[in-house]
Amino acid sequence: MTHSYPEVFDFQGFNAPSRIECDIYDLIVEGTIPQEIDGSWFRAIPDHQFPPKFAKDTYLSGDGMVSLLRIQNGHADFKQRYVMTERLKNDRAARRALHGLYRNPYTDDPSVRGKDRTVANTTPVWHGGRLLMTKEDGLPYEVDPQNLETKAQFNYGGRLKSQTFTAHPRLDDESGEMFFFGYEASGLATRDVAFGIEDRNGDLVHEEWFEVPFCSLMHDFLVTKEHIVFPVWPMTCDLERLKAGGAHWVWEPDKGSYIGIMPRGAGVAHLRWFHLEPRAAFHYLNAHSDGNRVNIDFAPARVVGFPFIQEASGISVPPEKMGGRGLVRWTFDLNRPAGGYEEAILGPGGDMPCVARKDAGKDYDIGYYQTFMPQNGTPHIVGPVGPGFNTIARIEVKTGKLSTYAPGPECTVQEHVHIPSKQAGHEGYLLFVVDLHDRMASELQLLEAGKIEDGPVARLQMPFRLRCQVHGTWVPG
Ligand code: V55
Ligand code: FE
Repeated sequence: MTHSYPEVFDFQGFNAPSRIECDIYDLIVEGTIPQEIDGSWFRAIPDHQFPPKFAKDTYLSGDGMVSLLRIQNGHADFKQRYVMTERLKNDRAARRALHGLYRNPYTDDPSVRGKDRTVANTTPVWHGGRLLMTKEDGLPYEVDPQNLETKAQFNYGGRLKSQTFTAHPRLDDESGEMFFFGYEASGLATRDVAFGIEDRNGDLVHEEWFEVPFCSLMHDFLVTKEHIVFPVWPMTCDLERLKAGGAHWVWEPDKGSYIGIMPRGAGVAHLRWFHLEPRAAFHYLNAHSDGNRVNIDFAPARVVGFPFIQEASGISVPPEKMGGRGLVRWTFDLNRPAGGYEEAILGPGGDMPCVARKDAGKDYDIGYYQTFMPQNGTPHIVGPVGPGFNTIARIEVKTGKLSTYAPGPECTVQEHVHIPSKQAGHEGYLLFVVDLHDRMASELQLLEAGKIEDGPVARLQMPFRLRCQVHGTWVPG
């Protein structure tokens, strides 16, 4: 390597690239991993193989790394590998970054023009007997779930027409279906969105396209037992700006937001759009339908949080001024011709929300997410947004009852995964990486999901600092 990583927060301190591919047999455990836990935890980590072509790059462009924690009989083994994307292969052949700005191929080296440039760095998805490493700007890569070797880019053998595939598909364990979408489905800055369904055998059984009001960063969506919901926030893309070497996303609040809702099984011709004030959100805790009333639970902000998008938009709003009202429930009534929605506040704001898989898309009570509480420690920079979360929260949404766990004043937490229990009446476990900022090190912690305030039942030591992941997934057995 002839040059180093730029002096911006995405690449310095705890965010310094790690680039470690490894196998660690039998992690050292303090406490006890319950015998009933048997499965694999896959995590996706952006980890730039090379210093970026331009200093103003974002964490979100890091080459995808996949890690596997295999837990069985109270023991845990760890493995981590790069996803061997076409982009990483081309960069390695040149021993430097040939690819330019986040999702702007017009800034790439001419030698890679027209070649695939997705980084497969956002979510490992397990369904239909396949492990896919996803990134919303392209097609996923299939990875071997045992040895993490990259197989090939995946599009159902050419049957999927969309050029993109979300990092947030939604699973319905009862029907066995996986619902997904892809935005910019026909190319950069297009308004085409593909909506697809994979059945329980892994076959593509549905693909239908529609147009969104404007091209927007549609990171996640919602599926209830009866409805599909597509939120569209005013983070917009423009082809001329890309051609001029500009940013993929800017914040354009004047456009307002749109929420598209259609009955499950009815087809995209039945999408109804609700137009509302500008808000920004990336993830949703859960949603459920109550007849024609559709409830979505999440923590919207008044402005986009990613510093690289704020900068491209000529604004600079610190996290404490982003002005969300917290974790809320929005209720849309499809019987109400005037549109609009009702809002109820459920709890403090945050992100990285999840529910037990059995509760997905249904009326439910328990959610888990992450938040920052000043009384639990000082802010530490980690990941793509800046200051990381220091607190895990468990909320009972019907009553607002909140429990929290914070690992310590110099700690931040990466996304937890929920592990179901086989015992009747047991809420399962939460497993997550803790960033130890005072030691520039990492450990894993395991909580009982029903008693997070009691602290970890097991802590797994890591012999090196883990770079901040995006999302993870638990695969039983
Ligand atoms: C997000 C993450 C991405 C991305 C766009 O969390 C949005 C939101 C890890 O990559 O490319
Ligand atoms: Fe996400």
